[in-house]
Amino acid sequence: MIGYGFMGAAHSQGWRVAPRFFDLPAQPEMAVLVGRNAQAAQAAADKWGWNEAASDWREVITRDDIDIIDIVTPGDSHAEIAIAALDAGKHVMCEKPLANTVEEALAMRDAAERAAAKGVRSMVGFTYRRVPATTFARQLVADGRLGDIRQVRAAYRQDWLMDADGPMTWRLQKDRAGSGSLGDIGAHAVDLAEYITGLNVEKVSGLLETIVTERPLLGEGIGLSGTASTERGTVDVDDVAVFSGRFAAPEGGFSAVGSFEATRFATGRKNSLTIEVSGSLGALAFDLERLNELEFYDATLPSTEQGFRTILVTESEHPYLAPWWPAGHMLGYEHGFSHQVVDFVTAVRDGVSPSPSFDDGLHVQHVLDAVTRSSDDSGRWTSVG
Ligand code: SOE
Repeated sequence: MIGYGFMGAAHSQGWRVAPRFFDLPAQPEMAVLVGRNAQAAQAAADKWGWNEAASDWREVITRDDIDIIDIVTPGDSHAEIAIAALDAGKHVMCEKPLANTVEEALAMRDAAERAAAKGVRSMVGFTYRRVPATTFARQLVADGRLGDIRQVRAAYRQDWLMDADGPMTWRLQKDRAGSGSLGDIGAHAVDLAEYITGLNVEKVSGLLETIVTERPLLGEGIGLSGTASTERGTVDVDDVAVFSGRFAAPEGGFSAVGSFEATRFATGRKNSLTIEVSGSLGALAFDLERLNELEFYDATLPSTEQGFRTILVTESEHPYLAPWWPAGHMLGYEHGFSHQVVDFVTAVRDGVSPSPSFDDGLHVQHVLDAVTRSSDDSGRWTSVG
């Protein structure tokens, strides 16, 4: 694994726990944790249970005893590491968003296709696809329980930037993160909306705004828990992204209307990823802050019996649930990372391409790029790709 911030902890938990609950076709060994700061990497390796730490990823990806590279670094290094690892014949899991630009994402997709021809697999980490309630939501849509999808609302809202004196972590720097809320959390909203509905966004009209334009630079620490220094810098990414979208029908033409929101200024919303999908026969609604639940509205019932009802998605028949706990014993944020490991290792062993692929990651990158271009052009409707 390359990187050791917040996502490093989440992925380590996934690698550690998945084989203890699921019968995997191969046993992952947590071999090496790589980080530029050797001391910090060693401390993280010790804490999360990696066999060793290293500071040079180029050396690690050539090692014969390494089969998989898991990339949890900021977006500015995804392309370089992923392409080198795939070319070296290693299977690659890469955090979202796939890259910082469409150009990088294209090069990564091409490297993934070259590698796939040799049986080398790759996957992008849109982990919220692997929350049992969202996987189940997709099944309900695929089974036709919602009929024709007509409208989608997707909003990922956090509030961790509310404090105007909060320090400028890498997530607030365009050269490191590519964009702000748009790429960090808007990418999840787009991917999840498309995953659940099976439809792709084809056109957008967007608005990006930076609310706090100058912040203290980062002093000590990394990421979300870093401290502020006395120097200040300019924020060059969006704090809030709002956009409308049109979904294309699989056979071409228009199918549904979408509205999207990604913000780190939604006072009181800590990690709220909400999706509501409305169809001709029913509707569903999901909120990550209540991730064991799915709201379902069945419009085929007599009108006197209709109304959203809450399905507790903790039955062993629900996706991913059987190996965990008895019904009603709920799961949390971290379980999606275990499910991601299960699906990745299984696909690698079965010799099939895992999903979401780098091509799916490239598509999301095209959506983000279209939103940015639209916002730069006063919200003009802009085609994706
Ligand atoms: C920070 O906004 C963040 O950690 C995202 O980067 C993750 O993708 C999301 O899962 C939680 O919030």
